[in-house]
Amino acid sequence: MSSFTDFSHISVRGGDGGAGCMSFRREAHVPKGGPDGGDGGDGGSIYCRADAQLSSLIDYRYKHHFHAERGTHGQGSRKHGKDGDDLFLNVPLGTVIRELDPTTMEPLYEIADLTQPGELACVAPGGVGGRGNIHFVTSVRRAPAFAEKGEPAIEHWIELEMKLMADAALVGLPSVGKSSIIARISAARPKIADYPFTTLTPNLGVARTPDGRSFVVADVPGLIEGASEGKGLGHEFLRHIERTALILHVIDLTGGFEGRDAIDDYETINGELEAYAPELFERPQIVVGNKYDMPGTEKARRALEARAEADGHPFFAVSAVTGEGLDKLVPACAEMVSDVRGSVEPSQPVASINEAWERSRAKRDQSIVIVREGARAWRISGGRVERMVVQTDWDNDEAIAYLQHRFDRMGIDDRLAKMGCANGDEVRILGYAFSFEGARDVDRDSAGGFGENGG
Ligand SMILES: Nc1nc2c(ncn2[C@@H]2O[C@H](COP(=O)(O)OP(=O)(O)OP(=O)(O)O)[C@@H](O)[C@H]2O)c(=O)[nH]1
Ligand SMILES: [Mg+2]
Repeated sequence: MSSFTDFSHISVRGGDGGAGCMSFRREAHVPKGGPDGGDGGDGGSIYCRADAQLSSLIDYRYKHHFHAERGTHGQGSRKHGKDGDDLFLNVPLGTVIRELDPTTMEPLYEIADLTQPGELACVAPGGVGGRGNIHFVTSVRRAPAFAEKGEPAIEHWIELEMKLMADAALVGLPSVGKSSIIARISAARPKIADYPFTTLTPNLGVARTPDGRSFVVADVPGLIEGASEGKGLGHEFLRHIERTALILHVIDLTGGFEGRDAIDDYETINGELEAYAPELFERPQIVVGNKYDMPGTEKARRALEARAEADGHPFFAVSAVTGEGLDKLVPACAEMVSDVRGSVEPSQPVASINEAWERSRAKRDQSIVIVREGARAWRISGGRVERMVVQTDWDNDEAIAYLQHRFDRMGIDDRLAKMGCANGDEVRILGYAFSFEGARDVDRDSAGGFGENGG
């Protein structure tokens, strides 16, 4: 079986949030007015978007790093920063996206499986803008002299896997020449033999027209009467053609060894398609009379052509051996595929469908891990707490006091105390170290609760 998967690993990073502004209103006769620092703009996010026109991940073979735009900083007079633009990475239909473990580069979580044109998945959310000092006014803090820095964006590696989805499927009884046709019109090299069920698993190939249009064609195991009820190998595979735009219905004009009738064969296959799924029977179909190079096939060709026409299906007489007729069949297929695919509204972008991943990511992000790193040293880690630390202006005592207050409210002090953290122990978050000064008996309005030891 030809392996038709294409993989790419890329690093994606949303835009950082802009910093909130610390500012006070200036008025002609007032030395210092109220706070008026605006919020930073949000950073842009990175989305993968399914694009029906793409057929490979080639765009991601040489470029591996993608960044969305950062938000700009807030300003005085309550002026908000500008949000960063989102970045859209177009990927082919049938692309599965996974988050990779940063150390092993093994897949960790599935983010999304994009199957509809225009479908979007957020793969790297941007950082939220920091809040300006107007947000930190309380009854006791009338003039907050600090603002929040922007939230740093998430950066991680993701895997893109393109599972090639066929545009057209070669369908027909065994030995009618389906594999011979795909071998002739694409680079696929399936096994071809004069016994039924030579093909056991689907083969995929890319067919191209001389003017450069292409479509993906699948050659699948032969269908037999009763396939829709599970007979033969066809059932398993009927599932695979449910997504194809076009059915290439292949009929052996010679009637095979049994001297079958072309019209009977045509009706048998269409009957199976209809029994399996009426939509498959309704799907655009091109009728292909194969082995037209053989003598005595003219009568069958005429009958089949008339029948196809009556049913509203284009008809082509071809030979997979000599190549006759295939030069007309391929462009006709390309045309119908693009008509069908084009009529699928690229429309309104489908909302992000990776809610499950977002939930699991948010959960991981919220979790706070505390470990003992030494006799009197502790480490706190977790996406959210680490961002809170990074968003704090460490040159500003008020900002540090505010952070300390939030940590206390989140129960971190209590957890540390319960684990045995004693006054004076060092508590580390990222590259910052604090000295622990007890959970309950701290003067929470001073910056001294967690003394900063260095950043
Ligand atoms: N003369 C002639 N023989 C053909 C033509 N196309 C296919 N054959 C022969 O028909 C036999 C079956 O061809 P395959 O391409 O394996 O048929 P298939 O439909 O893929 O068969 P399964 O995979 O078993 O369903 C082989 O012996 C081919 O050489 C053709 O256009 N002309
Ligand atoms: Mg075959």
